[in-house]
Amino acid sequence: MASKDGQNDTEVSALNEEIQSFFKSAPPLRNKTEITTKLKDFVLQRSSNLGNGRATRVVCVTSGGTTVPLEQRCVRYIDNFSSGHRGAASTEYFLKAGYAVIFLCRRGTCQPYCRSLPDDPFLECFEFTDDSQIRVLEPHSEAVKKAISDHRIAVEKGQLLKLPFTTIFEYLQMLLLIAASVGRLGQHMMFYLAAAVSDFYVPWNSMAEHKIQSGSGPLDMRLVQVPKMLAVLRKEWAPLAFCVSFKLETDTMILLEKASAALHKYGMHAVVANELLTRKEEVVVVMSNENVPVHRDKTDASSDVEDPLIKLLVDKHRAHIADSA
Ligand code: PAZ
Repeated sequence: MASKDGQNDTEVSALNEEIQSFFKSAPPLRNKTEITTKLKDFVLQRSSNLGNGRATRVVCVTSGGTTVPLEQRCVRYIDNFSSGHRGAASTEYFLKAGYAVIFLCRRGTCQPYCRSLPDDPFLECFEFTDDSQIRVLEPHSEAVKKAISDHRIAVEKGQLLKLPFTTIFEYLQMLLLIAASVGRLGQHMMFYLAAAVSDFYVPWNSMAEHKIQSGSGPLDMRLVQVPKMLAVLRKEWAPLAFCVSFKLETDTMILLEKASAALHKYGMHAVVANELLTRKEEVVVVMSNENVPVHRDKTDASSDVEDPLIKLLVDKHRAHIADSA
């Protein structure tokens, strides 16, 4: 029998089975209790105003690529391209728009407020003063002061919660924990899924324990498909939330078609379509009733495409909240 989103019952139950088997075989999160407590406190603080119409809107920004380990004691892994710039920049604009942000990011990728810091080797940005204190060299000092102060304000006001992941196993388990923790925020919650998530993985129980030896000829390894969790996130884990996913392609001829297919298949509210080489200049927001191209302001060298993008999505989220009310 076909359901309203086009997936039939057999497909839905096959997907649920794949998801269960993914989570069952995944190595358990080492810091699950700590993450759960942090999320609980964060959401409690944010939801204290629910009901009086002044609830803080919360967004979960995912950022960076997930890795697929090839060995349990991992020496080698497959990685997904993403510098984390999109997620970090977007987080800054969401905070500016008054959102609280759960920043689910790949360890070691670009962090909010660090984009303006100098590219020079880190230690070359400092010097000793006459009394052996350390000072930031003049051309960088304003940028460093601003980054430290903006970051500190966001963290101290409890507006920014950073949760780092590395592997696909950690990422999906953490996304599930987040969705399970934000239920009470209902339509005030947004998921902004900019992370580059692996499509294939080696199941933990069929993975070599030790470093794979190179002496035994070509490597023959079977990767299975990562279950598509977007539809489940949207329909079961967080059915009231506003969901935005991303579609990256290198062939512009298929980009919009693929983004539109994802919009319908996974029931997203919007899919941000971007092409690898131009992703910092322009994106297209694909929605059920319109496609909106969004460009960086080319007259301003310091402008980002994330600035108008987040403004547009904040407006769409506001309309989603009003509609749900
Ligand atoms: O992290 P970054 O700024 O280098 O790149 C951002 C991006 C291209 C990873 C992101 O915009 C995106 O499209 N993420 C989803 C990728 C995908 O289709 O799986």
